[in-house]
Amino acid sequence: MTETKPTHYNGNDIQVLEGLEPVRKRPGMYIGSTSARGLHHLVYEVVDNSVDEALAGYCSHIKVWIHQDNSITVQDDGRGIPVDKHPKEHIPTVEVVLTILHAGGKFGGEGYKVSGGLHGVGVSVVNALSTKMIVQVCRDGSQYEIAFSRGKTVEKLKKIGSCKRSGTTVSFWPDPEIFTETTEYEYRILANRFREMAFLNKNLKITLTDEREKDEDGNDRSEVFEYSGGIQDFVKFLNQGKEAITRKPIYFEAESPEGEVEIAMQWTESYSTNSVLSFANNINTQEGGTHLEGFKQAVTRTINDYARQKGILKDKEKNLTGDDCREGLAAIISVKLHDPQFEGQTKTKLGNSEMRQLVSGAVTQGLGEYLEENPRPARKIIDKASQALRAREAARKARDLTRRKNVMESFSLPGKLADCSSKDASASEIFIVEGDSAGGSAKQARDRTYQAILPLRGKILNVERAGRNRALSSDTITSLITAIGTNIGEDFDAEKARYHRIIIMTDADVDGAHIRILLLTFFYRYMPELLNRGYIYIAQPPLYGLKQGKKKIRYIYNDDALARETAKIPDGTKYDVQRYKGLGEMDPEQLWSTTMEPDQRIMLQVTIDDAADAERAVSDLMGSQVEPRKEYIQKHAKDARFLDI
Ligand code: 28F
Repeated sequence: MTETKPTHYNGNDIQVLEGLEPVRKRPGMYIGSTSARGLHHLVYEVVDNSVDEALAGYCSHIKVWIHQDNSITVQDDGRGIPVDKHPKEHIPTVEVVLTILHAGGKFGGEGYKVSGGLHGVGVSVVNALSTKMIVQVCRDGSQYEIAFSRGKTVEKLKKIGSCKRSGTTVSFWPDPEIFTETTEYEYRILANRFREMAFLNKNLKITLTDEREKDEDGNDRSEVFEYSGGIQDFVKFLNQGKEAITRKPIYFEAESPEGEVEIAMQWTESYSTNSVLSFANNINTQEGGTHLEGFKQAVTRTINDYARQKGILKDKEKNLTGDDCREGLAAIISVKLHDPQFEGQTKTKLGNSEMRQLVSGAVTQGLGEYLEENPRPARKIIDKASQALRAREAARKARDLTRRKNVMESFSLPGKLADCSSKDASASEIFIVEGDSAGGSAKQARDRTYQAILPLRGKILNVERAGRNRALSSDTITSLITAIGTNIGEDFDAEKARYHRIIIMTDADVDGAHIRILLLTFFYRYMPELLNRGYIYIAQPPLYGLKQGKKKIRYIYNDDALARETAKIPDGTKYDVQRYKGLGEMDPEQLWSTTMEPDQRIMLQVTIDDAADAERAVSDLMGSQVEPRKEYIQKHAKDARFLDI
């Protein structure tokens, strides 16, 4: 991680922009939201400063603690934020960095701020949104401390001792006035992000300790993330439990005046096609962008060129498509650039056009050389891609033979779909309902102007284990694709979605949970963009009806609530509880008012917070290898999320 950086700097390097008042007025502008996601962004902002210090070559170990009271401490062994007087502000530089917006700006043009939560708004934002922040700096043999509250200095910088090593320690208490939804940290979310950061920056060492959780012998739960193999280890992590075609990931890198790219990729015998993750300055570009497009184009071209040159693909045979080439491929594309342009709905699409060329050139060179130098695995890669092509062609012929329209060509919507009358997708929603009886009552219950119903009969195909072609020959899958309207694969277009809310409504029993996970696997594998856009929801029908004497039925949505509600009933009062096993047990009126009416219902929006986590969950749980599934279930069984994924 050594890069030539100016060892001197002075306070002039800081652009002093403005105070912190705007941050508390509109926190969402700076950290995206004040929900759990925003709460976790606070940690990323602080850690990113340590990561920058590490990338500059001055820090080797970052430690993070979650304390009992859900406050956070981050400590690095970098140079320590400077404490000298700022020439213009006449206060210590560390105070400027912590109290002035964007004052943490990094060195001039040479380096690049390669980390960035919401693109590096700076640690002063964390200060503004915390009831308390204590910063300790070790530098030049002395230890200093300064304290803040909601962005204001409450204790001036003072020397509190001496220290041998240099570094910076920041502790902060998120402000419950800002984070009204929750101030509770989720270990898994932080662990996943630190794992990702460590993968993306080889040899970076991050230790996460949770003081809220003691393990069996009373120690705090703790994990160290450090990968000398960097993104090659990331690909191995994604491919755990799958049968690899290349002995180890293919790795290559390139650089240009605008920045640098490194790529690791590995094909396996699995069917998954979207384990290609792309990052720009450590930010997960979930909406893709020029680097990902450059990668896809170059992989497809390089594979086809090689296949033709070696005569594996006959002249008369059509080209392998991108999907054929990427079947079973896991890859990490990580670009670092000085002046990243982020676009898209969630600002996670890279716009820099020069990155397309840089990446496609690197792939053509790197993958091309690999195929030339490793003819046996190369042959297996090509065979797998051409197998996908032939299977697709065969399925198409079979479909044409049975004269059943190919799902992409048939414009007729599936018979079972009770569509809504509105054509405005953003106002429309479709309920995917398990079983005909529930489907029937949902059709009666719905508001047909904007609510569509698609009843599904029985189990749907596990697309994780079946290739694309088997998936396309399943009626259920094809009716889903047609009803949703976006198409799949190369022709997928999220703009064509006929509904902006796709609501999975299944029974609250094990079968319902199984259908739900099969549907989520389908969306994750074939329409991940809809997950990224937050179009996918899970309906929460009530589990119980609580009837007390003549009073109206009260609907209870989970066991805790039932315990709470029944505990409130005075002793001796008669009441009875009905457990709704299936949606079909509710009459249309009940189904409407409890689960479908927009201002009454409770729905879970499904998002892919962490691509690597989701990837592993789906492939471990749904894939054909039994071992990883057993491990995953043992590891996550107690985790309520597991039941709801
Ligand atoms: C736990 C959070 O914030 N670590 C940091 C440094 C080191 C320097 C620095 C930070 C001054 C004008 C840019 C030291 N010596 N951990 C952290 N470590 N900021 S933040 O300087 C800020 C510059 O703006 C540092 C020489 N150069 C830079």
